[in-house]
Amino acid sequence: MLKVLGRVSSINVRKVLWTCAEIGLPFEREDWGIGFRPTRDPAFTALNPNALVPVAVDGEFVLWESNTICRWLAAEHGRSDLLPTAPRARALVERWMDWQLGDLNNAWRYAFMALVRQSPAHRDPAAIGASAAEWNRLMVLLDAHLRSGGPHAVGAGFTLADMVLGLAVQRWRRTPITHAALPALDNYLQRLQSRPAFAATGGAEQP
Ligand SMILES: N[C@@H](CCC(=O)N[C@@H](CS)C(=O)NCC(=O)O)C(=O)O
Repeated sequence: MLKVLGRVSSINVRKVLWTCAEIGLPFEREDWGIGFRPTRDPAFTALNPNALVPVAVDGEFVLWESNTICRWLAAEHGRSDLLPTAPRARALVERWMDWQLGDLNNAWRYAFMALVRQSPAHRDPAAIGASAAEWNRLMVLLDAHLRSGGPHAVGAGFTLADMVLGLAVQRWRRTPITHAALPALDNYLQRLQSRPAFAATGGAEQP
């Protein structure tokens, strides 16, 4: 059976859990990471030298990088609805996944670490403000995109892009910054949270 290594408080672990649930794939999860077994443990770094969660283990096959794991699972299980096989349709899904893992992740990091994780290393008010402003700017961009198309990130159908973006929008909503008023984004989040498979992520209370 597929094993997912990582704590459920990690947004990157939750993407993988949600993808498994959408596919209907049974899995076991082991708690690794902050608050649990340390990822610096040699047993873990043998699987992922970055010492980061999630890691997926399927027999001899070991894979790290959350978005790559989601793509592999969809492809492995023939879920071309979640990740299309046609190059252009697939690229439109992957674009939003890359945007989340690169631009959006970098934008929120400082504010999230300061305001939710209460990290002593993230105490600079100017840096918190700059991070929150950039986070809002990207959320405005996503809101405009949804208003011009939708109801999902890539048109009509639910895809992997919606899982990585949905968890990111939830994080934005649950982080105590001043939020831009973005009703299209709020509707999008509610729609995603109402999917039965969303429960696999630990629910809407996770930041
Ligand atoms: N690019 C990696 C980032 C993974 C990452 O940053 N994981 C964090 C949690 S979200 C982590 O492992 N933190 C250390 C820990 O929990 O010990 C991915 O998407 O899988």
